Amino acid sequence: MQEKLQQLSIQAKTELNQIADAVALNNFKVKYLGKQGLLTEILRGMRDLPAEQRPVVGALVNQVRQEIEEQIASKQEQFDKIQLEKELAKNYIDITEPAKGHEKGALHPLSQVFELLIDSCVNMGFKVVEGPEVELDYYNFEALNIPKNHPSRDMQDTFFITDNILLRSQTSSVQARTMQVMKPPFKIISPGRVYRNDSDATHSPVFHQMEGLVVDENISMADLKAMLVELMRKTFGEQTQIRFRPSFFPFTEPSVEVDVTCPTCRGSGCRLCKGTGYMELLGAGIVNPKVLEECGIDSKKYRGFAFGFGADRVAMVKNSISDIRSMFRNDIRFLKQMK
Ligand code: FA5
Repeated sequence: MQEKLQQLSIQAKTELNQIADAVALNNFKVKYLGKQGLLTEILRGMRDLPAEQRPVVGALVNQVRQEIEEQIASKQEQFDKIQLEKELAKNYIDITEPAKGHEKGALHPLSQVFELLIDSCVNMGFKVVEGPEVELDYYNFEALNIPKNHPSRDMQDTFFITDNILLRSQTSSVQARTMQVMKPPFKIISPGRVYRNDSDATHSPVFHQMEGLVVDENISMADLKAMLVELMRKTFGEQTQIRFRPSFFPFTEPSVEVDVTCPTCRGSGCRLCKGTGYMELLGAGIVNPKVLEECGIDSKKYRGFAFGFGADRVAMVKNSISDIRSMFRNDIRFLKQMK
């Protein structure tokens, strides 16, 4: 029996050396140490041994079992190590690799323009007020000296919701609302979205204006001009050429339109500026006394000046954008250039 055990031990060692994976190792374990295993079988045979031999053979069986168990454990350790290395190689993380940077976002060109215009005006003492985009005909037109069926309504192609309710076509509606609730003197600006049935390279059906209104005693055209020149310089820099042209608005008298050098041709004349070299940015003027009276302000004591910027046009000029509509297409390749 001792000989049998020694042979089993040698056989086990030889077999173990040839084992190449964990499955084969498990089969080997069952073959030698399992309930029906070769070593267990020898143990069972001990019953037939004379009593004095049993402790000697018993000790030998235990020794062979221990050797086999140790060899299995060592082989298992090798396989575990190989498996771990494989896993690590598969999920390799190079902790020394520099991190990928996050792409920096930026404000939309229009938001940048609004921030700039609003900051400049607030620094000059203006207060920001807002008005509704769905507006009464009264505030958008009638209070501003534009009665129903008056031909000057054609200057703005308006989206009507009912006879008396419309999408505001100008932020001047906030002028009328403000004059009815604020006591002069005051200086307000009102940035916001406006709507007109208009669409080409310099006109969008949804666009943005910033209204300004100053009501005080002794206001003159000189105050309006000085304020606008200062605001234009802050917005476009000292070099920009600005042009004041006489114009007409029913709610201001006298009225002007203010142009700035064209973003595309820089003044030499092109299709965008219709050969003039300039782009129109805003309308302005001295508030018509009829409007002051309609809104409850004493026109003998107070005068006012008002202006209405096209904020999208300011963004066009600042960023040399040749089609206003490209600002609303949300094409990220275009917007990235405006950072
Ligand atoms: C007005 O809307 C007057 N409310 C401005 C005003 C305010 C005059 C206060 C006097 C006193 P106008 O229709 O010209 O005026 O528009 C003003 C500016 O808005 C234009 O100079 C232009 O820069 C811009 N604008 C007008 N229509 C569009 C459009 N469809 N798309 C983009 N910008 C436009």
